[in-house]
Amino acid sequence: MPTQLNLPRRQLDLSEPRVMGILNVTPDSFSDGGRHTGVDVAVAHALAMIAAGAAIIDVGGESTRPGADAVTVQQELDRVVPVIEALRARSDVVISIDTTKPEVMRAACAAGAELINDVNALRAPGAIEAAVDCAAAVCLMHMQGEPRTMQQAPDYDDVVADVNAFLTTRIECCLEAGIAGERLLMDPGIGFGKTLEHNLALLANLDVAVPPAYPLLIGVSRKSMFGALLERPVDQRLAASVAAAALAVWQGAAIVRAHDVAATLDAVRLAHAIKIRRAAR
Ligand code: YH5
Repeated sequence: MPTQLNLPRRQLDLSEPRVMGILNVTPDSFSDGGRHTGVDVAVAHALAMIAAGAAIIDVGGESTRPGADAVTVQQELDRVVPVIEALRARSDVVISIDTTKPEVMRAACAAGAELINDVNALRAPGAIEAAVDCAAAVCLMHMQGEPRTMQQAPDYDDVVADVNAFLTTRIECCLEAGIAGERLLMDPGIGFGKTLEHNLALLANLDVAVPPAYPLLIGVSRKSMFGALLERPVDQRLAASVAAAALAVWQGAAIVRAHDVAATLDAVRLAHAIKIRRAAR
């Protein structure tokens, strides 16, 4: 497995697990009652996650939660571009743009983003071309269906094999378009068109679900699967989230996407410290 990810003007070292801090810049997460602007609040939260050890900040202005409403290009640009510009001015952290829209990919990269995190795996018209032109790294994530309806009836013959086949096809499209393999990250898309059983099968078989020649990114933080398995509301999913992050790193995950950066970093550093001491036998 490669231990570097190529970014436009530098590399991200993946010889140790990294935490990607989640920065939602949707209106519900934007306001603190009016004393600060949304940009100030968002940048302060990003800086706090960086202080807690985040190597990447994932900026998202389009809610991809199950059932969420669609957002226009202009709304999304208005949300994310000022935040990326302000964060880039204050930190050299790797900034990731969480979007499916090519116009947003281009504007975000011009503002300082270096990684495109697309839950649609560059399937939108123009998205591959945008990623080629940006020279950004790309996370290819598996999703069955589309966010609004994907949890209505997830269905697979073999979820582990299907995810592998999908990611393999998307890798081929990217390589053919001129995106170097050294720029690609893989993600099985926990919770995206999947039942609890599907999510558990993927988390138990990450080495088979994901083409092994590429670094693996996993996103489990606070997700509904913990509600389904453990009957925990969203504000009581920290322990399960960090445990799942550790189990993913144990299986080789390079990057974990998380809301709770300090706790997640402790868990993945521990998992990695034990993993590298495992005897070959
Ligand atoms: C991911 O896995 N996930 S957005 C529902 C929740 C909690 C959290 C309350 N973007 C991923 O985080 N990008 C999202 O229930 C992502 N991988 C990548 N690459 C969904 C999310 C969430 C949804």
